[in-house]
Amino acid sequence: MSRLDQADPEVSAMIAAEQRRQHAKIRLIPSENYVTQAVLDATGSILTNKYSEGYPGDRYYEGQQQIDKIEQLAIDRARALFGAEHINVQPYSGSPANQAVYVALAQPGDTVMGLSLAHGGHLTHGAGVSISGLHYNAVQYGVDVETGYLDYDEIEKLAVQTQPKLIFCGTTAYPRILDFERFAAIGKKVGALVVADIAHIAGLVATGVHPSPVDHVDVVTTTTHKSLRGPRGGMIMCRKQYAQAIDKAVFPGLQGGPHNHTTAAVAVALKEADTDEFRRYAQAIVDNAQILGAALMERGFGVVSGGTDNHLLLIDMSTKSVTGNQMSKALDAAGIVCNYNLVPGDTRSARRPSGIRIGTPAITSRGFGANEMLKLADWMNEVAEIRADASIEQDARRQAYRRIAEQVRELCDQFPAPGIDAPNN
Ligand code: DSN
Repeated sequence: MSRLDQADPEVSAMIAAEQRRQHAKIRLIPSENYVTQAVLDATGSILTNKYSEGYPGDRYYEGQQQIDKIEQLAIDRARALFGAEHINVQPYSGSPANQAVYVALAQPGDTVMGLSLAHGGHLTHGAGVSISGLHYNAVQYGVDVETGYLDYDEIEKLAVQTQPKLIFCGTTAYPRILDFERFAAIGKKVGALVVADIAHIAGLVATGVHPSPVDHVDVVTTTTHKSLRGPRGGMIMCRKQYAQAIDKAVFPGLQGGPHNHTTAAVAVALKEADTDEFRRYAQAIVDNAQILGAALMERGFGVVSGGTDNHLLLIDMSTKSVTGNQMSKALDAAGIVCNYNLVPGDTRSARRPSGIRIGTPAITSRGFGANEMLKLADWMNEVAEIRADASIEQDARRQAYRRIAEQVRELCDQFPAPGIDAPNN
């Protein structure tokens, strides 16, 4: 019996159940992953006990002998991997990292530009419901709804018209390569600073599988827990000239003491990411996504933009006569977990959109390859057909999903996930 079991059986049981879920299901949410046991160990360490407001060598509290070394190590490893001039590893996650950029480099009311949420951006890139849209004059660009690709000429036109102070480039549901050089040129033309939010693709950027924005743009933000496969955290990388403003915005502007257990786990993840094994992993993420995308298209799924260059696929379910919600819920019952999502030009609402979003970072971490992608495409097709067939009774439908979930479980048993002991039951 573990110490947690003894101290709090209720929480312990919930964690154990979540562990079984993560083992037994095919997890396709593109922002999720499985961290290694080493990352889990650092995250769950006694470093959580320490406060350390300030930065290495310049803290407000004593007792930083180890914390300073740990934070500096994380910074040095991030620099080795991404090559940025200045790095701040303290943001609690991606949203605070982006918020710190606004605090450092813009004033409330300034015009800022970002990709709209409905077209694959992020809340913090100027969405009306977020501080970024409420406190700033947010101008939103979109993708070409016919092709699903960003239209850089349109983005440039909008930038010239609106003269933003900041331009965010970065996505949560865009399957194509981002042209950071072009964004940088647009920023230069209109006198805007360009911020690349690489949260989704950080693992691909770190390994050269996606071009890096670091040499082109002014600031790069990221989370550390998606394709980079670290703990839940955030980082900001920037040119030296913005270092002071960024550091001041993170602390004391927005945050108090950094989460040192997270910083240590980020350092561990960055070490793991700087290996040939991780470079092979990053390439396999993209290979798997491309194989899955092609297999789904062959089976009649509406893959937005006709495929992917990265870790994710956006799928318009209307070709299968089901909504995104219907599909995501049916898939969950069948042991396959994704999220419903708007597709470009969607005529449905964000809560009941037409699409689903799927990604391969987590399943690639557990070793899935081409054969498993084909099986997955078959299961997804079966689920879509069952869900769309109005003649199937509710009970029969549930049973059919359960049967697929059992097959999914059998496959998952053959591919233990990092950091998760395969359960005995
Ligand atoms: N929640 C993340 C995602 O799923 O893309 C973005 O922060």
